[in-house]
Amino acid sequence: MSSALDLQPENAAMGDTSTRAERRRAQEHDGEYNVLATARPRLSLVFPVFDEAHNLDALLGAAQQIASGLEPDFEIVVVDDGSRDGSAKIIDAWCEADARIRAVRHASNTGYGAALRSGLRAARGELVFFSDADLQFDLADLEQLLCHADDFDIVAGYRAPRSDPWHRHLIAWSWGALVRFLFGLRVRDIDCAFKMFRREVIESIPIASIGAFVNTEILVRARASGFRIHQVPVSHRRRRHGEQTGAKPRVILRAILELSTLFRELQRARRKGPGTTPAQCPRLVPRAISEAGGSRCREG
Ligand SMILES: Nc1nc2c(ncn2[C@@H]2O[C@H](COP(=O)(O)OP(=O)(O)O)[C@@H](O)[C@H]2O)c(=O)[nH]1
Ligand SMILES: [Mg+2]
Repeated sequence: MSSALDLQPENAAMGDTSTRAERRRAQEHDGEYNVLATARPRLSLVFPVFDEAHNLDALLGAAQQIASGLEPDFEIVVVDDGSRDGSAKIIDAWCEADARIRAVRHASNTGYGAALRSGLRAARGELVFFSDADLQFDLADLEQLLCHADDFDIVAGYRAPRSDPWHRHLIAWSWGALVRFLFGLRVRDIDCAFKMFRREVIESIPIASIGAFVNTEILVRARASGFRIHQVPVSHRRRRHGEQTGAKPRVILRAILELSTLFRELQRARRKGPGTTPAQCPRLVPRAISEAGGSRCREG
């Protein structure tokens, strides 16, 4: 695996004396910079980031260490969604130090869903995992997702217990009920930012949401496509640095608008004929505990 800069020998041949950082910045286009690499790693870890300067060193250190122990053939994709707090510099430094860490950058803050979509699209792994950058999850739980990777298309965490204020539990419960009612989607913790997908899922599912609805959209569409979903408990802790944004009125309003857009799209598809709606999906396993996951799998 190698970074774009390693794959650009023409720079040296043409007497280019710019630094690695300058050349990487020069690759920025359409608000992103990305590395050009050819090999497909086994595992991608994707982190959407908005103003997480206080958390990034601990996050990327843990990601590097835990991924090395679980699946040495990995890459890390960090999506900086227009942070204003110096996150970009920290991400640059990590990319400089480790070619397995790649960055995607949005010129301005576009939204959690847009950042997640950019990261999932940029990821090259056979398995694509994502989580938040705010250290609320324990990346060591990735082991529990990996041990089900051979048997399911999506392995989704659910926070057990969820360490958030009571009003977040209430919002999550109401949202879950609404999604179950409208889409028939029965998962324990829709918005849990600890999920892993087979590459096929990422490549076949369109993602339109740019806000927090993105998790619901992915799961609804995955279910419609018949992908198998397995759920595992993961640990969760309070955010120690930075601000929680998931329950801001603007975020909730955008999620409701995006929900209604998807609902109307699926209604139109349903009217067009069978086979185009997510009504039935015999492959969904709402609360399965895999028997075939191997000895590393924790019973939950
Ligand atoms: N890309 C992007 N990420 C965001 C945005 N807001 C929050 N995040 C990231 O999304 C993750 C979860 O954010 P957080 O505010 O803790 O959400 P909550 O835990 O649901 O309240 C963190 O990695 C944040 O950096 C945003 O506007 N854009
Ligand atoms: Mg959080």
